[in-house]
Amino acid sequence: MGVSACQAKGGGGILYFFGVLTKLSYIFRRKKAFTGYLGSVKAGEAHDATLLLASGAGKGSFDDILIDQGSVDDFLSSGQLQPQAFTAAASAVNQTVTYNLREGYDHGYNFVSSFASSHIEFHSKRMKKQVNAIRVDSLPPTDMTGKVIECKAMVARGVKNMSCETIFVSPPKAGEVRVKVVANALCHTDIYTLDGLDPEGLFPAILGHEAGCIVESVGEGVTTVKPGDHVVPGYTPQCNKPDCIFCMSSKTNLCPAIRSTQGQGVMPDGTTRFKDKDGKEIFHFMGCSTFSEYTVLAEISCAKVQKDAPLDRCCLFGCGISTGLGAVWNTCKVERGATVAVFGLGAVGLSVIQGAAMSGASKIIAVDVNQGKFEAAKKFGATDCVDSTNLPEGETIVSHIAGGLTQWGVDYSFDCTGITQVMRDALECSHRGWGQSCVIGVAAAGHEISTRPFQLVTGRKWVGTAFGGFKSRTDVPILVKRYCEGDLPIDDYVTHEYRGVEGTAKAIDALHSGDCLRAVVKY
Ligand code: NAD
Ligand code: AHE
Ligand code: ZN
Repeated sequence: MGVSACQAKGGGGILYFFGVLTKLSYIFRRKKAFTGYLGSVKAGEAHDATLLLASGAGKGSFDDILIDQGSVDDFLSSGQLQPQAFTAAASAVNQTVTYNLREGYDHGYNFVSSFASSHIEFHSKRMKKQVNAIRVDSLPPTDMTGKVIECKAMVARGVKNMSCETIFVSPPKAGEVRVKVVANALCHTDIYTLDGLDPEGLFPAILGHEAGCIVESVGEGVTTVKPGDHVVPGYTPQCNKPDCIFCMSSKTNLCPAIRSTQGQGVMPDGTTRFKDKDGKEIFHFMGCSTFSEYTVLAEISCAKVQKDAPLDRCCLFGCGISTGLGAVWNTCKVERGATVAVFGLGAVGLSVIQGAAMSGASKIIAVDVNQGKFEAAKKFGATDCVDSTNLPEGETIVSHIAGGLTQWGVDYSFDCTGITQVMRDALECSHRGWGQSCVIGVAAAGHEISTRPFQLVTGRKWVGTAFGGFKSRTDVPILVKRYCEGDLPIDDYVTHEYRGVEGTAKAIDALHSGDCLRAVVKY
């Protein structure tokens, strides 16, 4: 069974042996196929469209699923194809399905050639809709358009030295967008840079990169957002140019268009838009600098989100939570029934747990040095919690997981600490033969990972992720939509809330206290 499902584009379609647009392997139960391709019917369950749909996977992603089925298809009469089971599962979860039983068609080429074009049309309509959704025509001027804005920002002057100052924000240049920051959540990476651990860290700088913003004005040539639009800044931009081999590839989200200037703390033209009260330049950070009431972003860093989504929740999708979810869904593609270990239970680690639970992982082992994180971990779906500082006599965290909680190790492990020894432990507790360990944490300057090559020789894979592999401008709006539809609850991550940009200092204290997941500051 081939599939033309196109998740996140709004539609799904199924026409047997039509797999050219396949992104998700949605297939019906077929004893022969599952046994032949995967070894057993059980192994096929992770790919069983009916089971996946019933579990809630893909919920909200498809406005319709198109199925074509020949009425005299031998696989139908033998029970290997069960479209009726699929439509029943769809109906139970309120998923629209357009089911066409094609009279007189069997399982052959004639059937495919007769109905392939309707599937292509089905998908192209939805893709066009997505492209059009990011085009706008009118750009109404605002009061401060073209003028310098005076506002407040937290300026990091040096290591652990940040305070609220009056700053001046220049108007956006060509291809840039000036935004009012409405809400900002604090990510561990901001603290890491403030603490002087970031090899790219520069001072003075305005840090911050998890925000919900409203467009104030746009520079020349900007067409995809207009004043009044709500945007989430993306530290991983998406230029979407046809000659950007990264944007054009489904294998990565790492658009390099402005990465080098971003790392140098400047806008793509090599200059800054921030000045202090003495007229001295202040550096940008991660292309975002959202610890400021106003900031300037590259247009290609702006993910436009629906206006009815609260910006003090949208901000969470700007980094940590998207990263954790994406590490599971995009980078590792954790399958139903898999076993998972998560090291570090901040917002990133918990969103890994949430993503793994949503993917149907059978065992999710949550590891931290702070037992205070375990209650939240269980709430998000952890099945076992381990304090790695308090292990049974004679055990290491690796032997406790590989050999104790599991026989051979976990199918997938995730480092969400940034500590290189933990990264090694995460790799080494993954399954002999096929375990994958994903580095999410960001390590301090000079710290490097190591392991015995034997760990890789015996089948483990070390992988990593930036922003969970999500393409920021395409995917953040979808995550926000799923949140708004109740499909992706994230409110529990917000453990602390403060008012005013100067509240960022309290947010930092909160994150250091150990009982904070995300502290959101509303400006
Ligand atoms: P956080 O500070 O909120 O959480 C870190 C957690 O790790 C805490 O619960 C802490 O108790 C725990 N921890 C500390 N030492 C540990 C140890 N030895 N073993 C197990 N747990 C330990 O941080 P966060 O905001 O959730 O971010 C986590 C990491 O992910 C950071 O390194 C951050 O810089 C990084 N990050 C990376 C990306 C990316 O795209 N790759 C995106 C966001 C954040
Ligand atoms: N500046 C550091 C690298 C930091 C890093 O790896 N950042 C992550 C995002 S952390 C978000 O909280 C990332 O996505 N990196 C990809 C990139 O292009 O920066 C260093 O080591 O130089
Ligand atoms: Zn971050």
